[in-house]
Amino acid sequence: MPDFWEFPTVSMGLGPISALYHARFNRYLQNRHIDDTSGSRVWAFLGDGETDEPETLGAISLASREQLDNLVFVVNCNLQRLDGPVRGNGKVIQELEATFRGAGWNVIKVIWGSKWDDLLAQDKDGVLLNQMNTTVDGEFQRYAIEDGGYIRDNFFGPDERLRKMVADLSDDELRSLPRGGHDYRKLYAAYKAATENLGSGRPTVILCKTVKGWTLGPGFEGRNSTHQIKKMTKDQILAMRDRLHLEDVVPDSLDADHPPYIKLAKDSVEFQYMMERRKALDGSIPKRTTVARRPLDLPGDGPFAEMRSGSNGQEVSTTMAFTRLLRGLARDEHIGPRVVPIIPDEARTFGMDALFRELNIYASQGQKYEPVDHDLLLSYSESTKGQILEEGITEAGSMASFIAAGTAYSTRGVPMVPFYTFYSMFGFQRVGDLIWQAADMRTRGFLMAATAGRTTLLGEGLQHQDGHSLVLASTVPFVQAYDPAFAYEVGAIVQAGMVRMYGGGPPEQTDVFYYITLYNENYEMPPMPDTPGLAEAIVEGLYKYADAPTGPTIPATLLFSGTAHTAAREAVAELAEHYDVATELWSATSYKALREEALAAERWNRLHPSQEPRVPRVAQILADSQGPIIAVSDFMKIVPEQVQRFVPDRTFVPLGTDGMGRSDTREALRRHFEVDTGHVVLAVLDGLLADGKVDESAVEDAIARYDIDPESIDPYLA
Ligand SMILES: Cc1ncc(C[n+]2csc(CCOP(=O)(O)OP(=O)(O)O)c2C)c(N)n1
Ligand SMILES: [Mg+2]
Repeated sequence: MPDFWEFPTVSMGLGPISALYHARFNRYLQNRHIDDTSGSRVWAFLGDGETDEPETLGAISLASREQLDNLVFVVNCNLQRLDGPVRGNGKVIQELEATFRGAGWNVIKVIWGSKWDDLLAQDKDGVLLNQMNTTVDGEFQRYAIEDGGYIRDNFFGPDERLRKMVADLSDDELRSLPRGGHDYRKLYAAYKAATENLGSGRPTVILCKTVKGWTLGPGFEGRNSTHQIKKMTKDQILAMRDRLHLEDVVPDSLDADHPPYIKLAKDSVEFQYMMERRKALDGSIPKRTTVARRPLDLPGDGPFAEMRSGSNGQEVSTTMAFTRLLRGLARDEHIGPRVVPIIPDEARTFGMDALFRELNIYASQGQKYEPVDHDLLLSYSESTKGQILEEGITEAGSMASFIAAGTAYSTRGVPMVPFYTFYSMFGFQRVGDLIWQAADMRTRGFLMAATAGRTTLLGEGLQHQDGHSLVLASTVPFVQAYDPAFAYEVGAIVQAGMVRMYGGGPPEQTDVFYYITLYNENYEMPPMPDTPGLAEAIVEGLYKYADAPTGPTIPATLLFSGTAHTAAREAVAELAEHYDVATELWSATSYKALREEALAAERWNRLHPSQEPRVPRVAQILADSQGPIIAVSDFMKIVPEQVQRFVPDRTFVPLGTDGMGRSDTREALRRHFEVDTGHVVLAVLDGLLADGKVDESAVEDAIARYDIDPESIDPYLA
């Protein structure tokens, strides 16, 4: 429902953290003079159980630090979650009050309904207050379902002074002493106070005490099973009707299997009021729009031309190349100000600290100190107009910023272009749920997966070396996942992404975002070959990088991605020299894109049995190649396997980095995972053996030549 859902949040905790960073992003837009957000407020509605999610409370101090008085959290404290009480033996409201107050928030508690006011006024010596404070939530839940007699005996009963206080109240009156969250006047006052908080510099949280299933009647209210009850009997519906004073509009004779919608008379005050409100809100249902109030022009070609020209003999990494691209885009006269670089405390790791001085780090309070490196050219420069969101060590917060920026095209009609660069291991694996939410929210932008690869990031240990984020990326529909080897591939992908997401396509599906691996291995970046259609082929996922060497006679096809191209290129030379094998080289930039196209073709064929079947693009492309297909990357074997069944008539050998790994040098890691030059040669020969083009002796020769130990431990187990 792209015309309806603006902020879909179902996975608990993501709503709160998204709201928080969204409020901050509104200030960023304001401070950078990109859009006037001064009249905008962000409201987040939370469950009390939801506050147990680390995402819910983990970032709240940012809101006070950033003085986000444009942010209101409303926590529905019904004291229950799914299975039972949130804090049966404690008091969730007091706990949350302490947490939020400690974090510098403006806390408004709406605990008791107006009918308690009289009693509290009589409470001169604080016995009632004490009783309220010492009654745990599990007990309060019980009071919500018991009759007045039980409340009189157990809540007011033990203390003579308390018992006297309610002597004049009937059991029924006792039972209906309301919680603050069901007292409309109290609630109104709380919301009003929250909105009047603007200017104080403090975010507000409203903690309201309620009863779960309120007004649904005795079978529902306050039961541990409340959340699970999905169907009401006729008696229960009638009880609810009575509670809501709807006797006039809901007859006794209702059909409980098909309960009617309530129809209010047009001249009733309720109807009049509701229509008035609809009018004030501009319609009866929320509407998501994508009209650009401040449209965005696409960037010029300059920054991309630089990517195409290669590194002229210099050894650089794709990360360094991308940093230049980002710099070029941030300077672009068309989109420059709309570029939002997001980094979680890794700018130096990625060589992006050069951007600190040039683009400045966003700091709502400016820079109140002279940085320790002030005399350096690349000093740590903060400013209210800063462009970089340096988020600190929070991938979740950075993702929330990515979502806020990447949905601004819709939420504000102001397309922004986020480039969130992070350790690839801490993306899909760490904050995959937020990435899924980003897709659900139709976020646009670029996720840049730096220090990618299980063997390229050397020596940092098993929790850093990423060989599977591309597998996880394959699970998210709108993600355009790429594993480029060269700067010109990165440039072509980003340029096409700009056109697709911000220029209205093609393809028509424009609400997508990109996931692009970046490596930290230095090698010479070749200039982009002049082949017609190459940029499109890079985006489609596969192109021929080099013809087979002339001379050798046995054909084979080798696919590489990312840094695996070095082993692949060396293997081609070895195979020609020692084994008479003529290997052609292909760069596989996106197995995900190839697979998705193939699946679409397969589906179309199934649904159109009597028409000329479509041939998946990957099969068409590889029809031009010869011999067995060997695919190598710095990711798990399942990544290239995504296309294997679409080239069914070919021997297909995937090489990859399956296994936890170890902390070691690149060389040792590539040997360990069996993706180094020797192992690539071995795999090609193995493929040729399967095709009957060489015999066992060639494979055995390679095992000996490259000093491969056939009895070494399987890297998957090591
Ligand atoms: C991350 C996540 N885990 C589990 C769930 C399943 N779930 C849906 S509602 C719910 C309980 C919510 O309790 P609370 O936050 O107190 O809200 P209430 O329904 O009581 O207002 C749970 C666990 C979920 N939606 N998201
Ligand atoms: Mg709850």
